[in-house]
Amino acid sequence: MKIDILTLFPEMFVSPFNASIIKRARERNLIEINTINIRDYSRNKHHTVDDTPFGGGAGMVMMPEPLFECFDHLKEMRGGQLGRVIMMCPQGQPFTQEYAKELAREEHLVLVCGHYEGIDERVRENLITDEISIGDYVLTGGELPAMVVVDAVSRMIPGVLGEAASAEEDSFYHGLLEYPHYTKPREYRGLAVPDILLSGHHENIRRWRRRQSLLRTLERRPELLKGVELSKEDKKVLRELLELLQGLEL
Ligand code: 4GY
Repeated sequence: MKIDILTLFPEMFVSPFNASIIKRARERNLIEINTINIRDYSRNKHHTVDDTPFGGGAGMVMMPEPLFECFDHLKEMRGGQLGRVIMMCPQGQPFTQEYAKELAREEHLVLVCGHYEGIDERVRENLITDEISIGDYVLTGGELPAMVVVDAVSRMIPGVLGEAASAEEDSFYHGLLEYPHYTKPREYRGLAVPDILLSGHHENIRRWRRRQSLLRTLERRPELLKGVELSKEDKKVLRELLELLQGLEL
């Protein structure tokens, strides 16, 4: 997958994309990330990219010209057409695991990172296909959200994670919160690993993990359970818990 990132701060992306799994994915040519400095497409003598808002008000707005020019050049570079063009903004569609999986099937993504008060509306109307929000808070720019999207999308591309990891992603744990993980030593400062994980009984371990996922989801994010396909066994776990709670007459 080719990913073009349009930003006023390309230096922000250097370290995050040169470490760990993303670095390896780039080295293996599974993803190609290209940052483009929007300022390079400003035609005025001070290379300005922002201006005061029409109608007044505080702050600066990113001008349309550098972005439109940047798009013209990018289109030429990419043989006449672009893939999905995504703007990172709090007004966008909520970014989810499902959204990440959908984008991971694309061959080309363009991410547009705004800064200051925002981008001239004509850019959104004419150049953008998708608007994504990574959460209900306001950041100083779209760069961190773009990194979040690249990371979440990249790990859904076949080959980016190890074989085993990807298999589990697509397993029945889907939509539930993860179960707790443990590694060696089996006891540390008097803190023990649950016996069942040391038992070697794979079916019991699978059941314990599934149960932990269900209980955690119920406790921390009950609204997620609505979107999950529950097995007979899952329903039994939840029914038993319900009966236990009813027995306590809470
Ligand atoms: N939240 N999710 C977000 C954000 C910063 C002004 C447009 C978010 O995606 N992006 O807070 N972005 C703003 C800053 C210009 C981007």
